[in-house]
Amino acid sequence: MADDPTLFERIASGDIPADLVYEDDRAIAFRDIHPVAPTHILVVPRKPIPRADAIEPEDEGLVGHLFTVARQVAADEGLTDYRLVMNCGEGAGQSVFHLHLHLLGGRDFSWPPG
Ligand code: DGP
Repeated sequence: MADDPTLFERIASGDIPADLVYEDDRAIAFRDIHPVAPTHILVVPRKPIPRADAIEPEDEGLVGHLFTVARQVAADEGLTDYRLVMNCGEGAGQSVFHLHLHLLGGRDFSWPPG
């Protein structure tokens, strides 16, 4: 039996509404429901890879594409400086187990992160 669709698959299919800012045949990008910066967008592959440590060699092109999409979306948002974050595992803050890049911008960020 097929696994239940992930939350982000349901957003990609239109089953759950979201503020979509980009889509193509491999990825979508939409605004985070709980923004932690003036711009907070999630860049998500349509393929439901659960987490960063489940990325396989065959996914390398797809994962690279996420960064190309992030660059495009950042430009569309007028951002020159921004942060890209991928949490891997609950202990690192991951709550949705469908791979995604957080694109954060519109304010300054400290380093190291808290
Ligand atoms: P992470 O904690 O790294 O797994 O990030 C998951 C993000 O997903 C979190 O910042 C909140 C966001 N999120 C959760 N549910 C929804 C939703 O239904 N819609 C949108 N747009 N974002 C969501």
